[in-house]
Amino acid sequence: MKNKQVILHIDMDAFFAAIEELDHPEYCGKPVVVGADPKDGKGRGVVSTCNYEARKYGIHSGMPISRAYKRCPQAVYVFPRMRRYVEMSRRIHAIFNDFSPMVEPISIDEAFLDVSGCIRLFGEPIKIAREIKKKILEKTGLTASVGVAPNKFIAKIASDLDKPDGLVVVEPEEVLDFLFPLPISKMWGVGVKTEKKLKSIGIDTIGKLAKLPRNQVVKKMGNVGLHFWNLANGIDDRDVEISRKVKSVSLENTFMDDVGDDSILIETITGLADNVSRILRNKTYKGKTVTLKIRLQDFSTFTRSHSYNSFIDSSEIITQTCLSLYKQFERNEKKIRLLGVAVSNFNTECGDQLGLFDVNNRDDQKIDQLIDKVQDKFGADSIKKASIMDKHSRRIDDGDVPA
Ligand code: TTP
Ligand code: MG
Repeated sequence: MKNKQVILHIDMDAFFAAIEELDHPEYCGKPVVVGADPKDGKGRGVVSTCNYEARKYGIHSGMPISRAYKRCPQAVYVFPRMRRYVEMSRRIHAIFNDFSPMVEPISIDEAFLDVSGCIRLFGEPIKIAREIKKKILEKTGLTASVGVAPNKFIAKIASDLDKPDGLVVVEPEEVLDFLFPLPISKMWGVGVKTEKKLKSIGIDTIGKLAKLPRNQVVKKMGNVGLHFWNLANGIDDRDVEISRKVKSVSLENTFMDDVGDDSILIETITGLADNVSRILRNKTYKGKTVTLKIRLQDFSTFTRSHSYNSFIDSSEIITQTCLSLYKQFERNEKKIRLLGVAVSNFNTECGDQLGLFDVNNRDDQKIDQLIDKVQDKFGADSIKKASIMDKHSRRIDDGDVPA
């Protein structure tokens, strides 16, 4: 079981440039730009990053190096030394792993940590964040900025707000006060184009987007709009996904409104299970473990799994397993916010070993293959088992589908 989430987003400050300063104390106090050779202003290529001193001149990542040179010819310009940066990155990620088993590396200098389960061991989230920052400084000589929040979206924004060497904690009850005044450009995932579009209709803060009627946003922008509307209202159900190498195929569905009606829940599970099985067959994966994820209206989250002796991909088996896990689950009249279905423990390394008591029913397999064929030819909506419908979906996330 997992209670309410506590997520940390950790991002190193001016990472490449900070390493250059560390290794060259003589750069201290000067603007430092890491990137292509500026060749006295005639250089091609771009800025990888620069230190905070150089940012005062308006220099930033991705800017043509020639422009950076024009803005600040007196800066120290250095070539990237990737091997050194990767070595430092490894040290930092090792520190993350010391604090939580739930680490999602995002880039060379950045990760999400789910520390919900570590509070008893390490103390309050703010203490964990301070400890991590201290350990990073001790082991690398570098500073990091940390955001602490109830979900990934808020944590990501929070870590950026007080850079460098920042620490911003957003308590669950502070989420909306924190988010609403922020400019729309802070919305994670909103590109320059969408930002312009939103501004053109007067939406220049996150709060203004949040206060638009949900149905209106969905009508105009579809599922993407709904996703942004949810984020603007501080709602983000995405979990910290540990190692991308973990092989699992999963789909989740967050309901428009929390659901207590068994028939809708069963229908949704059936649909998710069937789609997961279809993805498995597309990727020619089979797995031994079927997992049902349930998030209740109060955000408490539960997973229930069943493992078979043989590898499966059948829609019928995955569906029946999930339904049986669902029936065993006691939700005590509480409504359900999110349902997820996953299959893991794949056959990719050892081949498809049929168990002695193989649970795969040959007839099921034939039906699945037939449905796949028709759907491949005529589209996903051309044929479906009678029980599958998706009308209650708030959004269907394609979960951890291995490439
Ligand atoms: P960022 O974390 O985006 O930037 P940063 O760490 O330099 O600065 P900040 O304090 O704002 O976090 O990226 C991490 C490193 O990735 C950065 O040091 C250099 C590299 N990088 C590029 O090479 N090109 C780019 O366009 C970006 C954005 C980053
Ligand atoms: Mg950084």
